[in-house]
Amino acid sequence: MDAAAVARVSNGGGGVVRFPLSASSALVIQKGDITKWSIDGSTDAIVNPANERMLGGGGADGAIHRAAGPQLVEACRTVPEVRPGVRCPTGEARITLGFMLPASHVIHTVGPIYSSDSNPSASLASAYRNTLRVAKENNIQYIAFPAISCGVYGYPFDEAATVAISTIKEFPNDFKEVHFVLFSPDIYDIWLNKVDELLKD
Ligand code: AR6
Repeated sequence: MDAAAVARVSNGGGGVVRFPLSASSALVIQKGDITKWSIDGSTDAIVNPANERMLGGGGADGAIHRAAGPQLVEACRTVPEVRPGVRCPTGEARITLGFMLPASHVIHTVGPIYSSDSNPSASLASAYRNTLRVAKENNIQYIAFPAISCGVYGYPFDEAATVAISTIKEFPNDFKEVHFVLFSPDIYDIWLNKVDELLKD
């Protein structure tokens, strides 16, 4: 069955669409607010599209910090700076607990600023790959990504979808599920089309 057929079978109307990544792993695409996401009773993580300072900001980062409560920024402050003002360089990832969030962990990563990064697709792929690596090192079984760099950082949605989905497809993953929780209906539609295109055998 190709991915489009899987999508049609799986989309029961709630906008949650599952695609097989392997015999034991699935990619799940859904609309929604990532701060509300968790898989009950599991070791799970949401991904925060942060900035290099890693002390909060606007967009999803602001929403995640508000929902997690003030302990999150305190935990971020304990992450060592690699140079003044930089806790997480672009393309890298750091993990904290989730505090008041439903998810048990937050993996903070920094995507590229599209207009100023010298190689935005390489930086965005690194952000996805390093997030998955940190998740694996911490025995995360379920992980949820937003559309990293597709807000304030200005990455074109279709190009970002190609990088996001192909990087996840190529990662030797043994996660039970990798989710995208997408806030904007436009981005959700683009992601679904891209998954159909890239996950077809
Ligand atoms: N749940 C899911 N997705 C969301 C949510 C949410 N609650 N809120 C926003 N989005 P952005 P970036 C979507 O700007 O482009 C911050 O100030 C949003 O619609 O959050 O990587 C940081 O501190 C968009 O599709 O992240 C950095 O300075 C996607 O999440 C900078 O923004 C990413 O948008 C990072 O910019």
